[in-house]
Amino acid sequence: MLYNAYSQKLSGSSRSRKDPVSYLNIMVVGSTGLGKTAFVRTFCETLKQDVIQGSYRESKFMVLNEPLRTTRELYTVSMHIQEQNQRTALTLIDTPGFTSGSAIEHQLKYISKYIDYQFERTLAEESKVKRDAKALDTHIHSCLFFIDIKSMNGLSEADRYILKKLSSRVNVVPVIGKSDTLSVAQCEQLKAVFRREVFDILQIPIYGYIEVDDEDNNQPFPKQETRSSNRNNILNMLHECVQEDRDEDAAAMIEYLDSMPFTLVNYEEDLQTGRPININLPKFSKMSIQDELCLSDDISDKKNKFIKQNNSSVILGRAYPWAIVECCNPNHCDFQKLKDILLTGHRDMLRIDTFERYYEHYRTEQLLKRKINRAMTVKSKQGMPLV
Ligand SMILES: Nc1nc2c(ncn2[C@@H]2O[C@H](COP(=O)(O)OP(=O)(O)OP(=O)(O)O)[C@@H](O)[C@H]2O)c(=O)[nH]1
Ligand SMILES: [Mg+2]
Repeated sequence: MLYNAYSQKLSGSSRSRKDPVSYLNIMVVGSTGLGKTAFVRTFCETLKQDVIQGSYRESKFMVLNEPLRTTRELYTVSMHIQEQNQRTALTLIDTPGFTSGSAIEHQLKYISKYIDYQFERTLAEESKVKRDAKALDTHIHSCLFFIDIKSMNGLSEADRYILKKLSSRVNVVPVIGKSDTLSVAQCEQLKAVFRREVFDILQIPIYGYIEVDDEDNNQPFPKQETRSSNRNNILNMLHECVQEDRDEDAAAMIEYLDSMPFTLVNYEEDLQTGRPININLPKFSKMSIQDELCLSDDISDKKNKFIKQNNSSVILGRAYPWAIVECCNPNHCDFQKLKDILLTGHRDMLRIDTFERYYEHYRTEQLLKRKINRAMTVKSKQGMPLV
């Protein structure tokens, strides 16, 4: 196993034996206008069938039922969902988009504080003599980072900065929003450029990045051009784990790394209500038959499952004069793959990683800070120099 079996600690004492529920909190961040709010709406819409009755909550009344406009303040939507015999208490956290200049620093601080505050809650709970058996896990387990795709040649200066900062406190999962506006070749190029920049050049520890020793790199001064790709080293290591130990977590990580960053398409909203537009069924059927012909069996199965699950002609997508782009069609974008990864394939790994890596780091830092503060107070009381 790549990850320790930590789930008992993580699964939270609020669950009963009969009805195990795992908390999963997903935050969306990125520059303004990239489709974060539309993603939250699309994600919720695709989950409608799985939401357990009476479990839906939102921090701002009717927030998803109004016309889509720029997000001014952070809000959350929560629900309990049942997927593949797993029950998840899911919370989506939508944040205002980053603008530009000095505002970014301020916005980033706000988001960082929000993430830290969730850790602080756990630390405070842990420090109590009598702990609350029903304490919720409010940690941010995954942060979907919407890459600014203005440049095809690499990350913007702002995105590099934000990615580095966020990766130090949360599992960052990168996504490419509005991928219907990109050609297949452009999507591939963006993915390749992002992977090279983040894994090999900047070495930002986003989710999936692991430090792997490369034998060639053990020389004192490895030449840049002879270094093998970090991402390839990680993939090789994971493939070895799969071959030698049939490690399921490693296999899931390979699947994740193969697609990351995930291309997304959100539903086209009615401008008055913000609800999904009606996608014309005859057009859709025509597209589907054509699509089926070029889909692999596996993809085709998934697609049929999607249609059955939704059990209706309502298709979430965007209509163009030349085609209909479907949010959940794996041939059109990675939305469904990302959804599966978050809710099933990687759900527990994300939770474990958050607890073991990010919470533990926060905890150690805070306890050290408190120790130093206490020592300073004692010294100042005794009239000793503070250095
Ligand atoms: N073509 C296309 N347009 C999209 C997509 N998703 C959202 N949009 C459009 O992009 C615009 C901005 O979408 P939002 O979801 O409000 O973007 P946001 O990232 O939440 O923006 P802020 O709240 O300002 O940070 C809207 O006009 C949406 O209709 C998509 O997948 N494809
Ligand atoms: Mg928004």
